[in-house]
Amino acid sequence: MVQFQEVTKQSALHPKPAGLVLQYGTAGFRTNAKLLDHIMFRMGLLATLRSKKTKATIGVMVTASHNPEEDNGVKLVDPMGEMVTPTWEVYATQLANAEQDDLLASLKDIIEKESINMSQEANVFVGKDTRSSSVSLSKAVLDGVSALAGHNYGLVTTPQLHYMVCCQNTQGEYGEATMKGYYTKLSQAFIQLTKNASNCTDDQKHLSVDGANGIGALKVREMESHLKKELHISLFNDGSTGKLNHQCGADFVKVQQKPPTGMNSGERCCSFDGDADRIVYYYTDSEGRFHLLDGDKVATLISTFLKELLTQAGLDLEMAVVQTAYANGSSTNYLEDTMKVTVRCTKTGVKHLHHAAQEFDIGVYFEANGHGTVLFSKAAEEKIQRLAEDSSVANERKRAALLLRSTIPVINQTVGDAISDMLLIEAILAIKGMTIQQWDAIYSDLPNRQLKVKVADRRVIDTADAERRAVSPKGLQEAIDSLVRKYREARSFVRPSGTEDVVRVYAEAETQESADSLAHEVSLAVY
Ligand code: NG1
Ligand code: ZN
Repeated sequence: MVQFQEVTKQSALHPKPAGLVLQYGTAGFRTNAKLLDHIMFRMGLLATLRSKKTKATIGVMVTASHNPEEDNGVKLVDPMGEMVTPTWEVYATQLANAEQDDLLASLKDIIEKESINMSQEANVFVGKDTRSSSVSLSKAVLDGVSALAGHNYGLVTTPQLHYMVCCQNTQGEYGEATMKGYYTKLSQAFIQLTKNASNCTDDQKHLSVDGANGIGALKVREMESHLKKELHISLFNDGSTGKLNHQCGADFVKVQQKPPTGMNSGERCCSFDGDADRIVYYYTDSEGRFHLLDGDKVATLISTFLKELLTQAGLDLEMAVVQTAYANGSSTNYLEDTMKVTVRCTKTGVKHLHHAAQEFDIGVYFEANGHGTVLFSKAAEEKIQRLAEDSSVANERKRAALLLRSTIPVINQTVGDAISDMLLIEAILAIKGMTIQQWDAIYSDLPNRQLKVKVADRRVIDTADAERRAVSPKGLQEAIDSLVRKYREARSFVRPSGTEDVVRVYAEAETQESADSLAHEVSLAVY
């Protein structure tokens, strides 16, 4: 077939280094950019097949998020803007690792297994972050998509690409599949929502944003012009001088527990990561102490806001917060014991959280690192809409229903989105008249420590119970249990990373010293 001749011809321009094996992990493929050209080409091919199979638009995002500038990566976006389905992750790994001469056979194998009609049209949206390698790598993806009608969005944040894919596949029901459509939808909803914050002063409308020297910086500037001065943003690390994710960005702030270099963190601040799908907030108090408000605090703020509105509106909708094992124990306790909110724990990786959140009327999901969003079921959106339109309900109920209705379009429900989360958080703080200090004081984090351990083969560690228990190698969990018993309010677990060749160790305990020493002892047990 002509198509296959083209594949052979094009793939010779994107040869695979013999013997190189890469795995489609929690964030797609991610490694040094120099190793990725053939992967990009092949993901272009795979996205085209996925598009033919689903008869829908598929997304390909070229980014390595919070990794250093030298790295890059790629992930596929399914029709509703969600992460690609697990069977296709397996195909991605298969296709990526086929040696040059076996590529066609591997491709044909997928076509056969999935009974793909090759004459079906395909449509693929490609997006990239600001890394210098993203230019040629996204071209390699487009070579893979090749003769088929792909749409290159150029520079976008990861969540913007997810959003475009969803808009395209819902025939505009979710919004318009353009950048302007994205900015207009979110900004109008934000302006509508903040009308309910009547006492908000200009000072309270001020926020310092660390753009991680990446795509988020460019895009937050574009968004700001749509916000009609309802939010005043001071942008730091805008990419004009600094290096991507270097001494800045959400991952740096979360892991180092300190503000990005060159940023005055005396006021309310937030940091995006390199592809703007994560956000964390922070401030430094008058005694110079740094306070981090991570994904757990964000989830608490949002779910408290929503729960209060649901109660006021008298709406019987089931809301849950979805977390991972990395969620601070204090946040889980607060949500379950004080807020009486259902909490679910899933494996690390956004797709797992997203999936679990879909099981509820309203699912708020956040990883502690700041990646998350809120999902509303169709039925929940309809109930809220009906109540907001019902002229017979009393004032307080009506106000709550209207607020809920205005909240929905601020949120990018396809995936965690730093810009959308920022607008939602800012609106909630304004409506509640809450300072960042008051938000921080909702509960106090348990001291914790995360460590990385390099081992010969991290895959020997197998976990269960949402990665909270190690089932192999034998004896490891027992060793962790007995170390944990030495400390008060302690918890610890280990899991192999999906994005780096390391084992991650997490520990929390009553004091920082205890958390540090527990993490250290558990890392020794991992060897
Ligand atoms: P790994 O490397 O599997 O721990 C990291 C983050 C995840 C998620 C993915 C994808 C931690 C502990 N892990 O995964 O939360 O964001 O990257 O980007 O933060
Ligand atoms: Zn990211």
